[in-house]
Amino acid sequence: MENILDQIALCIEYGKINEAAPYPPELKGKPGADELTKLALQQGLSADEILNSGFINGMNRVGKKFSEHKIFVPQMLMSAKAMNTGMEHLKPFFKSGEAKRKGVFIIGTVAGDLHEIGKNLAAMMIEGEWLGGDRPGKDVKTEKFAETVKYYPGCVVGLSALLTTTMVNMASTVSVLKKEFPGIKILAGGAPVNNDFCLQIGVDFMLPTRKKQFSTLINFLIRKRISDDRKNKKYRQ
Ligand code: B12
Repeated sequence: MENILDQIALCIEYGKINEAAPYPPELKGKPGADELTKLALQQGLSADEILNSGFINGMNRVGKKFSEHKIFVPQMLMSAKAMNTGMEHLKPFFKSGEAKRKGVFIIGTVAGDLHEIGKNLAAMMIEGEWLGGDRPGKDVKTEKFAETVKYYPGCVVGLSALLTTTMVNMASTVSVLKKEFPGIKILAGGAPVNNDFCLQIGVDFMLPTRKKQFSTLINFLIRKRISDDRKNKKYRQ
């Protein structure tokens, strides 16, 4: 009998959403990501374990199969749906941090890019831990980011890109936002985004490794807030 995290990874890999879902036929009548995630939490597994060893493990297999042409977009969509369904049960755990809003973090996937799971996850962590979030969504054009920043002066912006082809749009969004809003802090994330690229396009912060990423990110945001408060003379110099 496989352990429950393997079973969850399998549901993500094959896009098995819940017990009632007829797809995939070989898992018909079996529990899906929905039931198994609930069960794993009841068994005392942490949201982090479920996310990393269940969801992300499954998604990595999906990515590998897709790049080897063993599956296609419809299968990836089913996997995304299964992961989103399971994620609903983890949300309260990621959001259980300090509730007070200390600033606004806005996050979106750049123009042309429809991947939203990673940025939703980042938004959830950040909203729970430190800042209030506002999400312009996916496939967000530069003008939409600029409009949102105008609405929330002093906000921190997070940009996500999952495709090497949309990374260029990240570069143009950063360039416009930096010009229109001097001093704005921009974070970037997404599998193909690396440190060299961030330095090259003028991003202020990127996440080094998956493991420590969110605590590092939150420290960055806290430092930014303290420096803003200093500027506003809330601290003695
Ligand atoms: C699910 C998926 C899809 C789904 C997305 C559904 C959705 N609602 O999001 C669908 C089916 C729509 C899709 C479509 C496509 N996809 Co796709 N997709 C994936 C897949 C399997 C998983 C992505 C994912 O959600 N991962 C899980 C999350 C949690 O991880 P993550 O996104 O990396 O996020 C983490 C960090 O990066 C970080 N993070 C992310 N963003 C940000 C932002 C900030 C500010 C911060 C701080 C952190 C942060 O936080 C997260 C937590 O760890 C990947 C393969 C893979 N394993 O990554 C391919 C993959 C990304 N897709 C790929 C491709 C090619 C496509 C298509 C072009 C396919 C096609 N021919 O149509 C289209 C493009 C559509 C478009 N215009 O965007 C390629 C990209 C190759 C490349 N390097 O360019 C991949 C790598 C698959 C592959 N191996 O070839 N895809």
